Amino acid sequence: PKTKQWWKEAVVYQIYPRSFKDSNGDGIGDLRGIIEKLDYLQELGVDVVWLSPVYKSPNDDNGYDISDYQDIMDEFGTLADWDELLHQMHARGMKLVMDLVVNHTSDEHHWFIESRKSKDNPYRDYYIWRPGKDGKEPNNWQSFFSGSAWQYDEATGEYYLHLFSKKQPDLNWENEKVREEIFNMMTWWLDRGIDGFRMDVINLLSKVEGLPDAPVTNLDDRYQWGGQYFVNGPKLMDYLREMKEKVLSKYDIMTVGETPMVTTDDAIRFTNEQDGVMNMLFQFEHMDVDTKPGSSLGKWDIQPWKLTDLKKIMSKWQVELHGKGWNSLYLENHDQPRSVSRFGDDKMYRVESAKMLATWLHMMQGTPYIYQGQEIGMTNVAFPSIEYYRDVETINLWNDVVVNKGYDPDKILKAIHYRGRDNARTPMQWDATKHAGFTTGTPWIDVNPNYCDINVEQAMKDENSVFHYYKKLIRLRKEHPIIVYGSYELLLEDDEQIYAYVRKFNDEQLLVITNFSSEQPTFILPAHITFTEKQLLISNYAVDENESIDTIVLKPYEARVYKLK
Ligand code: ISL
Ligand code: CA
Repeated sequence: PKTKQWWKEAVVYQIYPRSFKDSNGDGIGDLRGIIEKLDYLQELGVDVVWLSPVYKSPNDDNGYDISDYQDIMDEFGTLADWDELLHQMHARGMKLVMDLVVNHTSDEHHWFIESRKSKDNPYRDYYIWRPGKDGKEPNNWQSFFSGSAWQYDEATGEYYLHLFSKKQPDLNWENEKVREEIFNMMTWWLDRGIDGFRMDVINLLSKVEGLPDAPVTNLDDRYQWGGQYFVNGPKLMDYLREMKEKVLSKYDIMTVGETPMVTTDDAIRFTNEQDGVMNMLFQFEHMDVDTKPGSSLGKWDIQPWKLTDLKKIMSKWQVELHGKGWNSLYLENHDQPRSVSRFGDDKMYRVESAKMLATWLHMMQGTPYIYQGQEIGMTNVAFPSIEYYRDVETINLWNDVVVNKGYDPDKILKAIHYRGRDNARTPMQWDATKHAGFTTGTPWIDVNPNYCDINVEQAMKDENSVFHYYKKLIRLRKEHPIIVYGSYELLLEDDEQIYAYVRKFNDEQLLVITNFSSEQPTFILPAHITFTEKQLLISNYAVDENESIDTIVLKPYEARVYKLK
């Protein structure tokens, strides 16, 4: 259970290609743009790049709606560009993990174009078709992106299931031909030399027989949350075991499942090294710490979060997976707002709090993920009106609740400012020139207006920048096995300002002290932590190395890591 694995020791960097770097002036990031920036990623020191989807797509959901799994999106380049990217990455000792989106395809995938033609088309059963019930949808399930999860199709007079947008029909995994096609496609990419997969909503593949109506929990809507009928469904493990046996087990790769709504027990089932089906996963509990439970608005009903709640969640995952499974560590991705705006202070203490959050996350057990721009402390954006937004989830929400149901537009715009996915999708801020050096043309989504202050060029020049701090954190992980393999113990359980914990490995201890507030709380070292030698590994303020750590008055958003013996 404590085996050494390269993917436990790695740091992953996520690229959202559309927003990373545009090489040809059309306003859309592309593969050549990524190639231009590989030296930058090497300088940062990351081992693995996870590329959000680059496959052919009509871009209803920016590539998470795939129309051809074995070709590259026109806007992003060609397969030859992709081969060059892989080659250039491998030449720099970096690995490439591709996004695997197989819960659904685009409605423009040729399987679906065939499938919708007639009830006896050979591809009909590749998707989930049902007749209506009493002139309405086959059941009351709600889509993740608002409205019904069913779309009526004229040609055959039936409905198809789409858990996400109506341009993302769900594949029918019960059909073994579908599984075979997907496994062949995965093998094709692996044989081209990729180093793993990030598996999009992989725990939604299996739907409960009969697709029953969901219980009515939201009186505000005709459509209801049906998660119990498709999250970790009855045949999920069969499908994933088959995938492992026929494909994954044949390669030395890493796999990370995106698995909303999993418990630690599920995570151990999925990731244990004896008979697990993936190396690690993304759980979402900490991403819900600021969501009002049971609200009809779901993730858009925001509540202030409490540090003690975050402690309970993170500590549970740290302790329960130790030696039994493996987790990913993340605070950001292309679906989440910027962490410095959410958990830190993106104004006065932006740099300090970005470093603090990085310390807090990177010193835990698990494989850390850095989302593009996080390493320079990029922040949320507050566009003045809905017209500026591009994300299908955000636009559908607006149409559903503001346009159709008459909610207060200001309130919803505020929620979008806090929570919208486009917070993470504004272009990467490379320098202080027009459009942040992202494009010479007009960007597909506006650049965050703070790019003159927050950008890569500035961060690389400034030795006290968030960027250089991340570089150091990544290096420390390579130098100290305790960061990867040590156990975890939470300190000061009830403190609402200080998050402190200890990692233990052989005769060493790692003491991590972080202040989540703009105040100056006093840290008191618990009496059971004893040592004879101490070494400061990293801190976000200047610290006198000889200072006693029995009692420390912490500065706003201060972070320190000591190695104790
Ligand atoms: O955005 C979300 C959370 O705040 C989720 O509801 C998200 O849609 C869910 O986690 C699934 O995400 C993945 O699949 C979607 C795609 O839109 C996301 O970008 C992707 O990460 C459908 O493919
Ligand atoms: Ca381009």
